[in-house]
Amino acid sequence: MSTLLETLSKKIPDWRYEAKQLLDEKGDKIVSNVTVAQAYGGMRGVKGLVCDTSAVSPDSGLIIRGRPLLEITDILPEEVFYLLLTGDIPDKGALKELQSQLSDHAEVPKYVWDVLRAMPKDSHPMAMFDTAILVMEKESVFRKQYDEGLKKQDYWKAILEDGIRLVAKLPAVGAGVYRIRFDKGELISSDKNLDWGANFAHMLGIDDPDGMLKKLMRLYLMLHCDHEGGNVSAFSGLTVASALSDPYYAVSAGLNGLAGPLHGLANQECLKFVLEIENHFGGSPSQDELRKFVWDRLNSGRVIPGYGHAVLRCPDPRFTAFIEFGRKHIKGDPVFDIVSDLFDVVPDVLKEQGKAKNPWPNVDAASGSLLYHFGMTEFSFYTVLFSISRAMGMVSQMVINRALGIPLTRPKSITAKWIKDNA
Ligand code: CMX
Repeated sequence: MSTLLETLSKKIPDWRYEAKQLLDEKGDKIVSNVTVAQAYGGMRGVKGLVCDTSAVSPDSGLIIRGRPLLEITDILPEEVFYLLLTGDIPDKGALKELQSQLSDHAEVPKYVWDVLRAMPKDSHPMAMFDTAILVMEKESVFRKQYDEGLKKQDYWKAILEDGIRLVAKLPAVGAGVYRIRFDKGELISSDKNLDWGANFAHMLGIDDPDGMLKKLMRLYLMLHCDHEGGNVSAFSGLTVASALSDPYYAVSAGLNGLAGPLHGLANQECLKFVLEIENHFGGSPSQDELRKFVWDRLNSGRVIPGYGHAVLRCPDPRFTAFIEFGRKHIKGDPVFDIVSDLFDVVPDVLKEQGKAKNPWPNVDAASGSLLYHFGMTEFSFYTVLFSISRAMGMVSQMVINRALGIPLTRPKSITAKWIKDNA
């Protein structure tokens, strides 16, 4: 058994060699051209980044280090963190070692709670969560070692150390935000005997007599871990990290992007939408009623949350995993049934409308109904769960980028005049 640091120390020289070979052999080959429409269109489809932790295939969805998501939904979030970083699923010893590292660094400094308690009562949970990460910046090992003259080839080790310490604290920070923001009483201490995901469920303090919330949290925190390098949160976080800002700055920055309604906040918007439907019809509507409700929303100029995607052109396998969990464990739940019915109705409506390039559900379409069923009814909190998980992907990408010596992100912008004169 070797530790995460030892495993990466063995692999990184090979990855560096491979990157150098590719650059030597293919450095001048073209991977993408950019049209004016793409320059005005959020760079959609422009291939301009390398990310090896995961890839998103338009027609099958997330592939983590070569493994299609639906083949590995039973692994723990800690295992997926190890997989993202190294390309391997850890053996028992390596998993135990990572779990004990996470457990050793799980305690959150007291000043974080003071800051969170001082925030306005109506702060959004994401603003609280991202503030908590930023306020811990003074703990950064990378910043300290950089100030002392850390060598460039060792940057990744300090980023890894920061990343593990940060990821270790996120369940307690998230649970603390939940309990403070929604007046749930005292904070609940971590239980060292539980795995990372189950411990989070434990610290939330939601009644979980049969352990189903723990089961759901493991799945939730595994499924949201990464989605290649160009999505808003990963790209923002990596850009900030490329300036050698430490992971506290960079993860917080990326998660500020996840807090947008077109990105991670769609999970809160989605459940709000489903509850609106339930309220409006006093229960589950018929499919015809649902179709009309969806059309009315589109005609009023609003998007259908949980549907569409910038890259995917198929039902998101993360949605599939959640729907399967729901069908197995909570079939007959009225909110979950509306989510299922929406899946039968919305894609055809979006196809008929003809605007969305992808009419299929994304990760956010089903998750909220499961959380709601198991007692987490405060849906403005849902993006915090997404964030706890996504931090693992961001940290992994940052470690690899520093190991490969990827420089400062700095694409070139052009002016409208340049386009008129040159395009
Ligand atoms: N409902 C209604 N209209 C939609 C739509 C939806 N679910 N998805 C896309 N469209 C519309 C777009 O608003 C756009 O309209 P305009 O031309 O009037 O601006 C048009 O279809 C084309 O958009 P697109 O190229 O298909 O989609 P984008 O790549 O620009 O955006 C996304 C992708 C996810 C932002 C968009 O599909 C959307 O707004 N979905 C709803 C919000 C959501 O579920 N977000 C979560 C995504 C998962 C995540 O990243 O967390």
